[in-house]
Amino acid sequence: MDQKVFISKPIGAVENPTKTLLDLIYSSDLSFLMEAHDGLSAAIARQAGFKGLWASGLSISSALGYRDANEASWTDVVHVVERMADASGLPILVDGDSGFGNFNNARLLAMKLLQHGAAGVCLEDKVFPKRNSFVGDRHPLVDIDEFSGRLRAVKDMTGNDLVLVGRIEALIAGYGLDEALRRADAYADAGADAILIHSRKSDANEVLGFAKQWQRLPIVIVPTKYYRTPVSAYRDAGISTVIWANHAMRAAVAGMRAVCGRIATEESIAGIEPEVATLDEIFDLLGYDELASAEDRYLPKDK
Ligand code: SPV
Ligand code: MG
Repeated sequence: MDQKVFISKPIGAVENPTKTLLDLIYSSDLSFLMEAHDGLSAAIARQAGFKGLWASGLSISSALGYRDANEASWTDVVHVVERMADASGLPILVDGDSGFGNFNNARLLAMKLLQHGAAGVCLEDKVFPKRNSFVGDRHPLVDIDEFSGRLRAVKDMTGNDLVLVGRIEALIAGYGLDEALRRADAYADAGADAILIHSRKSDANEVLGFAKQWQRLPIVIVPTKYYRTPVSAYRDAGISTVIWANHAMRAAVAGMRAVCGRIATEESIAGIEPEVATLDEIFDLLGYDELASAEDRYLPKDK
């Protein structure tokens, strides 16, 4: 493992994030990507042992105070992903929404993500601006051929340097399995490395049904709504990768809300002190020890 020195922390970065992500997605066992939405959450996910990250559009938008409706710009996303890559050293699959426009915007996004440390991009077949898949029932899909062109443009621009995941929103939009399968074939033909099939049902039947009928490429799933299904069901179905898509952000909301509420009520920070991370934990997580040793090396001794 390459010992890369980052500005924020000297951490063992994976040598080839794109290959590492592709290996995770293509490995014979089930893989997991953990959501992160900034440098801190990315570092925490690494500390927890995750081998790859999901740069969630929902979580990044939320952390920025935007709605998950393409209110955050593509440059906002690129900047966040860069911090995540530097702070974690992990391969990152970036939620590229529907590509922020047509094929041209999509390939520009992909190239910029690659230049700023992403390992892969996931594009969904919705019109721009998209809206989070769990909000309302209006989820217009983009035409199959047009979206296939978007995927081809990204592949032509980034080749094997960036993993490309084609995300099917047909089930979210209320179409059936046949439409999802048709789209999966088209996106595989267009050069996707994997397919993400999304569902908003509270059980996994839709995605398991899809996996039973379609095996051309590795399948990625996001069990946010069907969270009760044990991962053994995904292993049995030959699914490649599970994304835990928003739980660091939601944990942060719950934690911050509880602490802010108590400080406001108690007019004191004494009560919550044992319940929040210590400052030393933060210093350790983000590599302050390296800063001290670098100062010894680079600052004049008598200053
Ligand atoms: C995200 O994490 O932003 C996703 C997954 O795209 S979902 O919120 O389920 O649409
Ligand atoms: Mg998203």
